[in-house]
Amino acid sequence: MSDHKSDYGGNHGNPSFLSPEVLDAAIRVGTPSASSGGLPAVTVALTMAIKQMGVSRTMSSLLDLNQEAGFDCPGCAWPDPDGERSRFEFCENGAKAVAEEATRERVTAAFFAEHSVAALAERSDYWLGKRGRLTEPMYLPKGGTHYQPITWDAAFDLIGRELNALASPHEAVFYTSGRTSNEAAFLYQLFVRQFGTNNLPDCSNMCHESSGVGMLETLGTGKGSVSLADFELADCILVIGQNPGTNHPRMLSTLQRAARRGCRIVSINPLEESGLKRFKHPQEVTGVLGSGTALATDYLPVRINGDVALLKGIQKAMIESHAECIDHAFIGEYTDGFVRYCDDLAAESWGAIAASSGIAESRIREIAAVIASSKTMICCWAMGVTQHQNAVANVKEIVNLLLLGGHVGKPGAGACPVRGHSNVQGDRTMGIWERPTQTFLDQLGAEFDFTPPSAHGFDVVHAIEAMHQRRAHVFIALGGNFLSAAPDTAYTAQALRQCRLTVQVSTKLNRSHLLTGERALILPCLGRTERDLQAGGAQVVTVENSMGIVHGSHGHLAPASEQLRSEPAIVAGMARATLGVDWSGFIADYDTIRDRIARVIPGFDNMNARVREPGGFALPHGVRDRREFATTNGRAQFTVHPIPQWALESGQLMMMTIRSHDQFNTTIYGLDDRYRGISNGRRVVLLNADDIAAQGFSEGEAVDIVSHFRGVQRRAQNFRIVTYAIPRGCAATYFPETNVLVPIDSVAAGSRTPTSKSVIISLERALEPALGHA
Ligand SMILES: Nc1nc2c(c(=O)[nH]1)N[C@H]1C(S)=C(S)[C@@H](COP(=O)(O)OP(=O)(O)OC[C@H]3O[C@@H](n4cnc5c(=O)[nH]c(N)nc54)[C@H](O)[C@@H]3O)O[C@H]1N2
Ligand SMILES: Nc1nc2c(c(=O)[nH]1)N[C@H]1C(S)=C(S)[C@@H](COP(=O)(O)OP(=O)(O)OC[C@H]3O[C@@H](n4cnc5c(=O)[nH]c(N)nc54)[C@H](O)[C@@H]3O)O[C@H]1N2
Ligand SMILES: [Mo]
Repeated sequence: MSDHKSDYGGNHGNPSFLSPEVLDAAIRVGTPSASSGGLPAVTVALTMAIKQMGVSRTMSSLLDLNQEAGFDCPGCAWPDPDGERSRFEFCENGAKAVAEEATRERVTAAFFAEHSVAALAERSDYWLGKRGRLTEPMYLPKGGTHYQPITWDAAFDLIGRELNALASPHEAVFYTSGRTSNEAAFLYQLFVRQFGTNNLPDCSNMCHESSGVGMLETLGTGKGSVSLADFELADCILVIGQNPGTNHPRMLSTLQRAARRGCRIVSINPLEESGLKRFKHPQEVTGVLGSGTALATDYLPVRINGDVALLKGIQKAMIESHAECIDHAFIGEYTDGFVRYCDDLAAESWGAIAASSGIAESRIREIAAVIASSKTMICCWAMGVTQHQNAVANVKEIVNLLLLGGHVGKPGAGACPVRGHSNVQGDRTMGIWERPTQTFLDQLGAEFDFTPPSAHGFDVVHAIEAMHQRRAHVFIALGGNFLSAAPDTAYTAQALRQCRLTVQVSTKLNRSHLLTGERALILPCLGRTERDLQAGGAQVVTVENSMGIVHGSHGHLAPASEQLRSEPAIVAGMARATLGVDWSGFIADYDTIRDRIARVIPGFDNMNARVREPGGFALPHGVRDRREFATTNGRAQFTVHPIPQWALESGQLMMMTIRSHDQFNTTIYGLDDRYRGISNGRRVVLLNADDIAAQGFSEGEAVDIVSHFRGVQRRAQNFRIVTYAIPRGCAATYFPETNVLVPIDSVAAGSRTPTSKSVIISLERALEPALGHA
C-alpha cells in the first residue's frame, strides 16, 4: 500500500470538504432519447436562460452570441460558420453557458460573512454555482473561518510578497483554464517567465495533451488539419470517443449537412449517444416539427479503451481486402515507417482484435469497406480517445489510418481533435505550456529583453505532486476549478492545503475556493459577455477556435460588479507587485499587447488589422496547406503499437468518467441528463444488464464504487445502479463526482494525462445510504 491513504486519515470515505456523497433521493431513470436538438433544446435553453438572466439580458446576450461583432461563446471551441450566420447562432448548451455567466445572482461580501468556508464546503457543486457571480476580491487569512473583503492593491501586494519570499521561482505553480483570452494568456506567461519559471500547467494537460503529443510526433503539428469547409467535402467522417450532441452541439449542424449529401458518418463509442443518432436543427422549422436527420450511418459499440485494437483491425482489413484504397503515391513521397507498420498489422491476430475491441471481425471488415470506398475522410475525436494509459497510441493509430489513404493535406480530409474550452488552443499558441520550445523562448526573450528559463516546468500532475511533497508553496489559477477537475480529489486537496497561498482568478464560486492553502485569495474577473472598459476605451479580446481561426470577442453586457477587473488587468497587477514592472500601457489599450504578440508568435503578423476583418484570420498550417511535416526527418510517421492489455479480476469493471448534458466540466447547470434519460440526480453508475445480474445487483440499488490501482483502493459512496446499453465489462459515471477514484499516478504514457476514461473499479452494496436532496 502506498502512503495515499494515511495522508487523509486512512478514511475509506471522503473527507467532508469534498462534494457531499449522499444518494440522490428523487432520481428518475427513463429511456434515452431517439434524437437530439429540436424544440426541447430551445425551450430548455430559453427557460434556463430567462430564469437566470431575465428576458432582456437573455435576448441581448443570446442575439450577440457568435455574431461577428458579438462575443465568442464560452461553451466550446467549435468554429463559427463562414459567410452568412443565422441571427440565432447558439445552441442549447451555449445558451446555458452564457446564462451561467450572465446570471443576475451575486455572491457578495455579505454572503461570505454569512457562510463559513466549512459550511460552504458541505454544499453541492450545483448549489455553489447557482449562487451567482463573484463581485469583489476576498481574502481568507491564516486560520480564518470566513472570507473577508480585501482591496485589489492589498491582494496584489500579498501575492508579490509570497512569490518573492520563495527560495526559487520553481516553487510556484501558475495554472490556466481554457477560457482565458489570447491577450491575458500572453501577458500571464510573460509574467511567469520573467518571474523565472515554466511552471505553467493548464487544463490541456487533462484534456487534449495526448492529441498534441501523438500528432506532433507523427505529423509534426499539434493542431488539427481541417477547416470547416472540409466537412462539406468529406465522403466519410469518423467520430471517435466524442459526444457532440452534448459537448459540441454546433458540430451537429455541420454533421447534418454532411449527412444530407450522403456522407458516411461512423460513431465509435461504448455508448450510442443520442446526439449522433438523429438531429433536429432547432433553427429550422422542420427541425422543430419534423423527425430530424439521421446522422451516424454506422455505430460501433467499442469496449472502453478498445480503440487501438479496433483501429488496427480496420487497417488490417483495408490492407488485406482493399489494396486499391491505399495511397501509395502519398505514402512514398511523404511518409516513413510503412513497411514496419504493414508487418505489424499482418502479424496481429483477429482473435486479439475482436477480444480487445469487443467488435466482431465481420463488422470491422464492413467498416473497412466503407472507409475504403471513401475518397476523402475526416477523423474527429475527443476525450474518449485522450484519457487512457495508451491515449497517445490511440491518437497515433488514428493518424496511421489517415496516412494509409492519404487523408491529410487535401480538401475534405484530415485530423480533427475537437477541443474543449473555447480558447484552450489559443492559450497554448500564446505560450501557456510547461514545455515551451527553445525557439519560442528565444523570440520572447529577444522581444522583452530577458532570458526566459529553459528548464521544463510542472504539468498538472507534476504540480499536484510537487505541492503534496512541499516542493511548491504558492498556487495561482487563471480560471478553472483545479480541485474538482484534477484527478484524485482527496490527494489534490491535501496538496492545495499545504500551500502557503492559493489564488483563484474566477467568475463563479467553486470548490477550489473552499479547499485552500494557509491563506487564500479570490480575485473576481470579467467574463466574455461583459464590457471591458479601460483607460483607452472599450477593449476587444481575441480567441482561437479548434480549427486555428483567430477572431475578436466583444462583450456588451454591463459587468456583474463595478469592482471586477479584466484578466489582463489582474495579470498586470500581479506582475507589478511581483516584478515592479509597469504594464499600464498594455492595459489601457490591448492593441499594444497584440502588437507584441505579432512580433513574438509566428502567423500573427499584422494581428490588429486582421482580427478586425469579419470572421478574423486563419493561422498557417503546414500539414493542411502544403503537406509539410515538421517531424525530425520531415516525413509523416507510421507508428506501431501493441494492443493494450489490462487484466480485470473477477468482479472488476472498466469505468469511464463522462459529462452529462447539464454541466460544463465542473459547473453543474442542472441535475438532468436528458438525452440519456436520467433526471434529478448525478450519482449514478451506468452498467450492462448482464453485469448487473452476474454480480447479483439490481437496477436502482445503492452501491459504493471502489477503484483499484497499484494496490491502493479509493472509494466513492452512494451511487444508484442504472441499466444502460453499454458493452459488458464497462461502466460509466459522471465527472467530477468520481474524480476521487482517478489515481494521481495513473497517467497516459507520453502525455501524462490522467486516465479518467479507464478506471478499474468494483462495486459494493452501500451500507446505510444517506439520502440527499437536490
Ligand atoms: N455542454 C458542455 N460542453 C462542453 C463541455 C462540457 O462539460 N459541457 N466540456 C468541454 C471540454 S473542456 C471538452 S474537453 C469537451 C469534451 O467533449 P467529449 O469528449 O465529448 O466529453 P466526454 O463526456 O468526456 O465524452 C467522451 C465520449 O467518449 C466516449 N468514450 C469514453 N471512453 C471511450 C473509449 O475508450 N473509446 C471510445 N471510442 N469512446 C469512449 C464516451 O462514451 C463519451 O461519449 O467538451 C467541451 N464542451
Ligand atoms: N474525471 C474526469 N476529470 C476531468 C475530465 C474528465 O473527462 N473526467 N475532463 C478534464 C478536462 S477535458 C478539462 S478541460 C478539465 C477542466 O478543468 P477546468 O478548466 O479547471 O475546470 P472548469 O470546470 O472548466 O472551470 C470552471 C470555473 O472556471 C471559472 N471561469 C469561468 N469562466 C471564466 C472566465 O472567463 N475567466 C476566469 N478567470 N474564470 C472563469 C469559474 O469560476 C468556474 O467555476 O477537467 C478535466 N477533468
Ligand atoms: Mo477539456
